[in-house]
Amino acid sequence: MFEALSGKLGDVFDRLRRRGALSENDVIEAMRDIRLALLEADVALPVVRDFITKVRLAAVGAEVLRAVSPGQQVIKIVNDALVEALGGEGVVPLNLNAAAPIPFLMVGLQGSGKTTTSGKIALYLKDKQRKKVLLASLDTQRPAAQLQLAQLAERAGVASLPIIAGETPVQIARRAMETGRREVFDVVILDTAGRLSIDQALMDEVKAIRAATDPAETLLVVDAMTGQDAVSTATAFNEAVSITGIVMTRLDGDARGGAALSMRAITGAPIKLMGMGEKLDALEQFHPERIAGRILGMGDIVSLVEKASEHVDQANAEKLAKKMAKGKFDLEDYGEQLKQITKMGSLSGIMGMLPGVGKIKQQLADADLDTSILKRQGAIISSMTKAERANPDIMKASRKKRVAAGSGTSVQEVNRLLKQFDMMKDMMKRASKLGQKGLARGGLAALMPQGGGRRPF
Ligand SMILES: Nc1nc2c(ncn2[C@@H]2O[C@H](COP(=O)(O)OP(=O)(O)OP(=O)(O)O)[C@@H](O)[C@H]2O)c(=O)[nH]1
Ligand SMILES: [Mg+2]
Repeated sequence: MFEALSGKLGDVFDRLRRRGALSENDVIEAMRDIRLALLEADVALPVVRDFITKVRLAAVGAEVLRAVSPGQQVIKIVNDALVEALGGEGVVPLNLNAAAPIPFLMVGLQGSGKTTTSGKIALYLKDKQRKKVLLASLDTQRPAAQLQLAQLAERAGVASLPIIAGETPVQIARRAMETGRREVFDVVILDTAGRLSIDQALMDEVKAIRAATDPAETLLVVDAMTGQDAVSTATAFNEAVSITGIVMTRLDGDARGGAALSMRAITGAPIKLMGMGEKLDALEQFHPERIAGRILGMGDIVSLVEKASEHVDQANAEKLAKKMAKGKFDLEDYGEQLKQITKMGSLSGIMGMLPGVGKIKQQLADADLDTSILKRQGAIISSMTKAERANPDIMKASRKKRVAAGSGTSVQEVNRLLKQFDMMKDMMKRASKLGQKGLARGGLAALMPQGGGRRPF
């Protein structure tokens, strides 16, 4: 997400940084470029105007600091303005300060991700907040909708309200709250039906449910990919049912990100969560500072460490290190590593979170180091049998052909993977002689497949 915006702002800042002192013209030019970059990212026009005005005022009023260059100072000012546009400092948590069962109402247009997000929030509340959650689908529009939520509930390991055919959404909502009280649930998540566009019937339904349940949170789920439309959707919902928070979904895709920047200013409601994929654990809290940091490419060690520590299980890592040291690391293990790396996002994404790696990032890009290679390698490994993974030496021509066909790759790619894997194993043996410290340092780099045959480091 935000790649295009991030790239454009990066260019502006590069130009600013190269100058010692900034002339008025430099600043005017930079502001024009930032304005364009924001508009191209689909940020709503009034928000862009306001943003530029704030930055200009802050820049004019800023005291000249000796320790930093004027360019750096402008970057800081833009960063602060971005953080403010995204909602100010800190995460705004879900409101759990209400009498149990606490109703959460999920609203939004069709396909925005309400049902998926309901499942994600249920899993999050259960695992991270130790809450007993009941999921209830009020979607009587789509025949399969209630079943979809019931299946999600099962995957999340939470309860779902038994389906009774013929009830209206308000009746289901009432029954959900009664069940919540009777069976002592902490939170009841009410997932509503979406419509293709905002219409009176949808708003009336949502209003009636709201009146019947008095939710602690009315969460608007918006698809980040819809750009400017997301803003008008949010405005309409907010006017009808005054939302308490926003969940932006599909921020894992190539959304230009403008909607995220406009939401707070337009609705006054904070973005609380972001959907980063289709899986149930692909839900993250919305940290305005970190998002601003990512947009500006200024680095964000905190979220990198958090992400890494969540996904890379410590015990697993130790087991792996032992295996590596003994030279027993096999393709099965490598496949696992690939999964972890792709889970953490693209390599350049991870690198982007480290401060001061802009240059390395470029080198990585030059070396064709992207996750598409990792994904293809993952596919190759998935197409191999267990025996082949444990002992790649048995991979002869016919097996290679089968695996290439099965993974939609070519025999050459299979060969390349096997060769790389051999080299990697060698490197690991050598690295393990350096001890844990050496391994930790060389670890990730050693695991990176190299496209184009060039070394990135
Ligand atoms: N990539 C990605 N896909 C998502 C995300 N959230 C939801 N989806 C996908 O979007 C599609 C629609 O999601 P649903 O949760 O069914 O949307 P909904 O708002 O409940 O749809 P209706 O009930 O028909 O209005 C599904 O295929 C989801 O897997 C996300 O954060 N990232
Ligand atoms: Mg749904």
